[in-house]
Amino acid sequence: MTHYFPEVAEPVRYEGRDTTNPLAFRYYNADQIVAGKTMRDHLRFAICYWHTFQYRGSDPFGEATFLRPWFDNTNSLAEAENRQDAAFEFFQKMGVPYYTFHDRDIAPEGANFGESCKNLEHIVQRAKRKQEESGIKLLWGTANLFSNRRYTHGAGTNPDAHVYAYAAAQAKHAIAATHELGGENYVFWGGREGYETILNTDMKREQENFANFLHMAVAYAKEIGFSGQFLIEPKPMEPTKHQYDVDSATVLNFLRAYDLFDHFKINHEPNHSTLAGHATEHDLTVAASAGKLGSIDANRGDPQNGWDTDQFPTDIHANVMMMLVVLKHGGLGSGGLNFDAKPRRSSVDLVDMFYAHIGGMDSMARALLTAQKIIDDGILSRIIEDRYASYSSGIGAKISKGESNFAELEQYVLEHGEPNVVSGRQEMIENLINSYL
Ligand code: XLS
Ligand code: CA
Ligand code: CA
Repeated sequence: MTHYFPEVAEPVRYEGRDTTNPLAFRYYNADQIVAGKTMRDHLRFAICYWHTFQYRGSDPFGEATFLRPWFDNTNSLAEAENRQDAAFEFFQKMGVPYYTFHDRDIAPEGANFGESCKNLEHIVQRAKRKQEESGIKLLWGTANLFSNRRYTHGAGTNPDAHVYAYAAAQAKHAIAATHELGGENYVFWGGREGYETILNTDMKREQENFANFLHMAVAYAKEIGFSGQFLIEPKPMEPTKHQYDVDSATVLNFLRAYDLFDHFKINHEPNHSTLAGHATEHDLTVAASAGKLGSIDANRGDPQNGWDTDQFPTDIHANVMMMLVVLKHGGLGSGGLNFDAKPRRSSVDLVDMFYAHIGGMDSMARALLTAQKIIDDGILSRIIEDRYASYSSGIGAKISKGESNFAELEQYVLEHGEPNVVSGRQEMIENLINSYL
């Protein structure tokens, strides 16, 4: 068997924070117990197929820069098998428990739909064997309903019922493949579920059609006994100018409006919050507060760029803000931290794939440790508790329970006069968080 990564002969190991080995973990110690759980179980890392094994470093101005040995430019099943061998070698060497894919990342489209399904089934059977041999599991699968030109006007929101049917048929097989591989979740990301101009768009009909698409998916999952969690991944734009799944709040409202709320959670991606003009901890908190935090595509965007840069999540402060929300709300459940991230196109070597993932894993592990320490010390929760203390008794408790009314509150003001304005202590709290980094 070919070895695609001879330069990294052994799996990457934890060597502690003082190591000088750039191919070792400084913080990610999979078996270390943090608040009663191993780091492995807290973080549930996954490596994605699309950036890591399909992206070749091209951009709108330049050709491929990554000359990966598993590409032979045939887009054949044989090439897909080589890519799969490389992927599983990499997963094992990185020591991650999970991976993720789109159907078309793992197997090529054929000359017609039937052939595409056969290609997928072939690769899925091979993946099944590889998962068994390696112990690597599938965090989630999804269908690529945006790359092929047939989807230029969308998939589940397409104005043409024929394209809609094609997308449904493709999703059916992607869900079946995910089920076959024991996937713990299945993701819907609507890259082209949106529109370019309202002049040619019936928005209400498109959204209703999309809701029906998701209802059909729920029914199909039930039919085949797929019990993994369905996830929707918000993103406001790119590739489509207006995407329907703008952010967590928009998605939750859509799910409620179309009677889908019980069947879906959110797959959050920090980079997409950046594009939506939100802090990632905002979207995460919106999802988590509704009990809908499903999984995270761990990456970061660039506030200077208006596009999806999918960089590795190496900003420790940002990661701590993220892990504080995750820990506060009881962890990731069946979700995980999936590196939906790619090295820059100038990081041309295979070894750069290792550095990139080591950096992402280490900074998320460090953020986990830091966030847990902040939580254990209890200062932040005491600050929040104190800030809302007036709702624990008296008139505040009545408001909280929904037992007051405008007349009673007016009477309260007449009796108590002007309220004191209390400092929010933002700078002090920010300094406090920094003192943990
Ligand atoms: C693109 C999305 C996509 C989804 C899966 O911006 O992040 O990769 O995660 O379809
Ligand atoms: Ca993503
Ligand atoms: Ca992205």
